[in-house]
Amino acid sequence: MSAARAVALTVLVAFWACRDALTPTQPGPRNGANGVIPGQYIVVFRDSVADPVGLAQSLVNAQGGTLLHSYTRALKGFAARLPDAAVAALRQDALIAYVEPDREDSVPRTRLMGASSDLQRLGPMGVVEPDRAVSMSVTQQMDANGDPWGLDRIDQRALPLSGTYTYTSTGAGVHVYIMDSGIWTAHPDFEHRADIVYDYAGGTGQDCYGHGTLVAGIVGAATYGVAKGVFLHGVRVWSADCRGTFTTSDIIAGIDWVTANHQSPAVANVLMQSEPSTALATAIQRLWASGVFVATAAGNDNADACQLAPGQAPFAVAASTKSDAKGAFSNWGQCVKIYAPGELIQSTWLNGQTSIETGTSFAAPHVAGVAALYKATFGDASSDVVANWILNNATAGVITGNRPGTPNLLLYSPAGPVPPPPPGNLKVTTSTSGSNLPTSGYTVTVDGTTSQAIGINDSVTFTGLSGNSSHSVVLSGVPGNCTVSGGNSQTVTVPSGGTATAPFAVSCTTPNTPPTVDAGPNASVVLGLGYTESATFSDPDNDGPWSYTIAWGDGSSSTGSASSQGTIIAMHDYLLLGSYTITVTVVDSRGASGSASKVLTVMM
Ligand SMILES: [Ca+2]
Ligand SMILES: [Ca+2]
Repeated sequence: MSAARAVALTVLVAFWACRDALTPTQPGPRNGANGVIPGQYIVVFRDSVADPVGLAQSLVNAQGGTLLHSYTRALKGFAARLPDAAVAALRQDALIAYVEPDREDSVPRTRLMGASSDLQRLGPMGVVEPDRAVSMSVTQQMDANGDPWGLDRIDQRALPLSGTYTYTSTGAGVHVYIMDSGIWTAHPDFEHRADIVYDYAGGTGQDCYGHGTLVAGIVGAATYGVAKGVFLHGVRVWSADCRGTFTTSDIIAGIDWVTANHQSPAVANVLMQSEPSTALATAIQRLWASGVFVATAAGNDNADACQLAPGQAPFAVAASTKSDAKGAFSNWGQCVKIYAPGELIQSTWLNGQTSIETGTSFAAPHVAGVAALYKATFGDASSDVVANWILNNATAGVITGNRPGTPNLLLYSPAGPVPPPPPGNLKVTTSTSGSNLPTSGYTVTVDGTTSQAIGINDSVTFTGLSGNSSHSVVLSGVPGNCTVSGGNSQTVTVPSGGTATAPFAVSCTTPNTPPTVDAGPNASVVLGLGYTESATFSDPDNDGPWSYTIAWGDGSSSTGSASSQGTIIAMHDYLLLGSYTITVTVVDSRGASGSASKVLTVMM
């Protein structure tokens, strides 16, 4: 794996995803290829591939490349250094869905404030030691500067800040995977709850850059964290060189590992790159679908996140300031889900220190922390349920400077347990048109588990479905002569306390009975006289006009068409004595065919 690190970079992309500055600069000029690493690729197999590891190794060996990572769970595929000719060949391979260039990006080290050696502040900061097994209300006082202000902000609806953070859960028992630059796990504020589970470069996974340690602290450090009792698992996907560089293929390797190996209940915070990547987006979606809630930064370009990789992620988080303004640097747009504090955020740093940093990288872990509180309080749940709970609880309309189209929602962590939204109902309707309609109706199944019978022009209602959540609806039992408009599967969001409707429109046609052909009895003819074939055909559903072919058995044939059922007559001259099989084939206007044969003897 570490061979990847030997790649010489011509230009380092000025990269924004986690640019940590109070007034972040605009993204630097990317090189012409948007950070593309020459000769390095992400190859994604089709899902039908059974042995992605073996296939990756054999393909790379055959092409004379160097395998960097094999992917098995979040993707099936691999990353490798490959000759150009090999890439062209792989793109023609039926087992390969697509090939992407690998990219390198970096997080510039533009820290605002020097890390202060303020361990002495950790103890007497006013943290009431919580009882982590019992749901009770605990209140933390902020320090003299009001830090960490992000925690102060998310437990109240409106400004001014109260100077306290009150919580009823610590997230104990929840596993949070920090896919970042590693974690400096010995920091006392982690209270031995932090470990390293993966390092893309085969190293110790200990953070030597600071970014991941700061992010981990916002999720779960005792003083600086939202969820003060979680397990923090370091998944180092970048900056083994301590210089803040990373590649798409390494991030996917970390996501693949967590998808396969996470302990539940689980939450993840994933570093994001700028350039969109289908492979990265697919991997994050699979991680999300595996039950791991995934928070990602919206990015620091002051740009539409929908145009960039963060907008491809399921839960992109924008940054707000201490005065509830949109962070000037923060990305925006309809692909952003929520705001969270992301400017001048104090948290854990290397060597037991703390630092204060700015960027959407530090907004996202506030969300990851709240997701962990949900799972500790209500139990594990699908990522969509957790996402909807966070969005339902968010404080609406307080962010100033919000860009149109961006949800004006600020992260809120309820001081008391707020249960999941009330259930809702789903009404499924069918309408069936056309001919030869089914007589026995269909079956409708919700979320793959609950089924009801439904007529062809009917409705049924499913009650008690989780509210403000999406549900899958599948109509089955539709006969082959009918089609469902838009397909037989839908995804429908059920409102809390309300009813959603899923309509299915079915149209049917009469099945096509193929023509029946009668070529007549075997016959004989004298050489040189010419033979007249007289065949008959019928087609019960009268799908005219019909085309016909008569194969004379000597290599020649005659064709024609008929506008009505009945008799086909054609004449043929045979040149040699012998026995010939004549085959008459009739095709109706809807493509069904029938045929019949006879034997003709040509004699003296
Ligand atoms: Ca507060
Ligand atoms: Ca027919």
